[in-house]
Amino acid sequence: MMLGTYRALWLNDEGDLEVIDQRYLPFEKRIRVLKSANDACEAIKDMSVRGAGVIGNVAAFGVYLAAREFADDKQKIEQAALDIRSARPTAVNLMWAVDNMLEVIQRSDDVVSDCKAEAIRQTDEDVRRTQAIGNIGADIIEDIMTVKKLNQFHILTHCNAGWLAIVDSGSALAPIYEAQKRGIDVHVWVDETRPRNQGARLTAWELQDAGIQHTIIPDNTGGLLMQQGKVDMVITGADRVALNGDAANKIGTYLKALAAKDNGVPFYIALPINTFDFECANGVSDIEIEQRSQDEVHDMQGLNATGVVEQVRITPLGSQAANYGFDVTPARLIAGLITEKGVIQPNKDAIGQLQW
Ligand code: RUB
Repeated sequence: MMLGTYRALWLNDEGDLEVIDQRYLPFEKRIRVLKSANDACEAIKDMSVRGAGVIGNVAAFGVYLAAREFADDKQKIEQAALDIRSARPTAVNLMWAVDNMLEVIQRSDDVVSDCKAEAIRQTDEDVRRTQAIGNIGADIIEDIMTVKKLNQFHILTHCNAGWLAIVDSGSALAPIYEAQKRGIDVHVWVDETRPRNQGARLTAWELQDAGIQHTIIPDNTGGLLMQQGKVDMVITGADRVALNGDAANKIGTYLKALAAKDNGVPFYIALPINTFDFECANGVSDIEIEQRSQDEVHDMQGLNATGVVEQVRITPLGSQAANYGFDVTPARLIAGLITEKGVIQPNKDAIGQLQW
């Protein structure tokens, strides 16, 4: 069963989960089949799938795969769910998705079909969320264009928060897709997003596919462009937003927010409500930051002159590297949080009211 045309994941006729293996993009669109909870866990860990929303969806379907595997043994299913829950630490959507699956398991008499239904429900719910985020974000774009009397709109984004990251149209990219639908002349500055280059590889691939004008820039270019008046708005996604409005997103997001503040450029975070962590009072001090292998900094992958994908080392042998996956942008630098429930101010009072 294909869940949608433009999705990063779907169930096949055998009931296995198929995902676009994002490690091979933009050079190859390869599908990876996940048949077990362990497969789902590995795919999240090795970043075959990534992006907070899609990590959550794969986790939910991973619990369904566990239910299929261990049908009569709720304890084994729950253990597999907890393993998936700890596959990556920062994106709160992962914990949210697994916790909802655990609740379903506890009250279910038919875990396989109930888990499948819940995973599909969660994923379909993300589609509705991203559509709403797209509409609300595009309204902001139109407002800024009216105030500044612009004919063309330049947005800077960091990492990938498109349909590869959250079904169906992304968080940060959803307003851009909607702006294109409304006939707005939009151009996107795409941060390459070292070390894994999610911007250069994934966001650029998505935008090219959609026919949206874009320019890939090295990560340190944004400040200059903002000084030169070439950025009208910054939008990124988020992996976890605390009750006080501090937002964790891909490493480098914080520096873009600082440059935006210094240059009077509105800096927005786009996120579905399940990316809020209502238990986390202070994002800067309390959000766990994932540290990944230093090999991701030492090595780069790309097409060689003969068209073959190759991995090469770019740093001196023997040098140490640090690879922090995320940073936290303090609430004071954020103009607003674009959610499916409207634009929320990044503070405890406004965010607290969203709590379900
Ligand atoms: C992904 C990343 C994305 C957010 C977007 O990091 O930082 O900007 O996950 O969130 P990684 P959403 O590539 O390390 O997973 O999924 O809500 O669009």
